[in-house]
Amino acid sequence: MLKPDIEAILNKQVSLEAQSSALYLSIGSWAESKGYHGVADFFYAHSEEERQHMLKLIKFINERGGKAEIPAIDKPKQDFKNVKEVFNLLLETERENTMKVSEIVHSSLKAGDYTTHNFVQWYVTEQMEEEALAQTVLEKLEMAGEAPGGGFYLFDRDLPGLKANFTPDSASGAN
Ligand code: OFO
Repeated sequence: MLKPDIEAILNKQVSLEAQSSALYLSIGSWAESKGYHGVADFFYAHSEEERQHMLKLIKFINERGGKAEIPAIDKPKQDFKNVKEVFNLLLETERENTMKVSEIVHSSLKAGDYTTHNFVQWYVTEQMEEEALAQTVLEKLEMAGEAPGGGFYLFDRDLPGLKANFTPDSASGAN
């Protein structure tokens, strides 16, 4: 049975995953409208992953005798300056999410809730991979440049493949 404070912090994470999913969906749509189809596919896939992360949490909370709360979602940012801005935003969002996951690790240990502590390890690994991916993409973008032409064309074309390599262990049931 989940303790109320653990249930609350897990529900906060449900909301965060939902918010991240909405932000990435918005970025994907922006990129598509600009003709950056690789960037769009990357963010659409990432949005879907975050939704799966949310669902995994919802199921865990309910299975452990808690009550998952389905959150309201704030309207995400709709317009972006350029592709560099959206990947910086990705990195910043993932760093914040990593901090929140660390807080769950800390709280579950403090509460002696080893089941939640064990469950949340998957998110720890996931966040590590997502931050590393965002950093790699930013480095590649730096090399390619954003001017229309060869470098950016290849960057955009290869981006969905980069995502596919990164996709976390499907055995975990949420990727
Ligand atoms: Fe949910 O994986 Fe990032 O935030």
